[in-house]
Amino acid sequence: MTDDRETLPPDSKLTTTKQRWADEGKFLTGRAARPDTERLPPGQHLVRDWPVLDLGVKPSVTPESWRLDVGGAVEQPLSLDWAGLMALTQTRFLSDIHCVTTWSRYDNTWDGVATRDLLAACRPTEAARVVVLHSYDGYTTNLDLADFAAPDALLAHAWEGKPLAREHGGPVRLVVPHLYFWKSAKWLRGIEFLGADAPGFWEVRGYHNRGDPWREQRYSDDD
Ligand SMILES: Nc1nc2c(c(=O)[nH]1)N[C@H]1C(S)=C(S)[C@@H](COP(=O)(O)O)O[C@H]1N2
Ligand SMILES: [Mo]
Repeated sequence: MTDDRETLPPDSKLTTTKQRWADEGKFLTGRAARPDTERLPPGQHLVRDWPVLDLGVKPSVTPESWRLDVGGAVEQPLSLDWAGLMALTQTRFLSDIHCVTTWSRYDNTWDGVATRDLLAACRPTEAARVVVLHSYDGYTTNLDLADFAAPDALLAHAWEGKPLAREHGGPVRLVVPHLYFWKSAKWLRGIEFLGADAPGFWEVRGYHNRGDPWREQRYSDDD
C-alpha cells in the first residue's frame, strides 16, 4: 500500500482548480458556527441532489473482486472479502454530508460496518495514532484515530437502502460525517494504522489536515 503515487491518475481540471482554491483561500467566511444550534456549517449551502467528486476515474470494483486489507499498528491484521464484511455487525446511520466545495446534503441513510466494530475486530495497538485510507483509484486520506472512531462513522456499502453506486464509491466507502467529505474515501481498498501522521492526496495539496466543517478548516493554514 505504499505505491499510491504511481497509480494516481493524471491531474484533472477539477483537481487543478481545487488546488488553486486552497492557494487562494476561496470560500472562507471567517465566521464560526455552533453545531448544536445551526445545522449548516459556515460557508455551506444546501443541495438536494448528490454531486459526484473524484480524480477523473471511477474504478470498476465488483463485490466479488473487492478486498479490504487492514494492517499496520494492529494486533489482528484483516483481509476482508465481501462475505467477511457482511459477517461483521451491520449498522444503519443517518447523517449529513458537508463537502469543502461548499455543498451540504442532509439526511443520508447509510448501511455498513461501524468503524467501532472494525476497530474491535482489528484491535489497534497502543502505538496507533493515525489512520490512512487507501482507495482503488490511488486516492489516500488521513484521519486521527479518534476521528475515524467517531460513533457515527462507518464503512458504507448502501445508501438509502440500495447498494452504493459506483460513482459514489461503491462497493464500499468510508463515511465520517463530522469532517469535510474528502476525508470519506470512496472505493475503499485498505486501512492502515500508523504511529505518525501521513497526509493524503488533498492534505498535501493545500487542504487542512483535519477538515472540521464547524471550524471551517478548509485549507492548510487556516487553523
Ligand atoms: N477514492 C476517492 N475518494 C474520495 C475522492 C476521490 O477522488 N477518490 N474524493 C473525495 C471528495 S473531495 C469528496 S467531496 C467526496 C465526494 O463523494 P461523492 O462523489 O460521493 O459526493 O469523496 C471523497 N472521497
Ligand atoms: Mo470534496
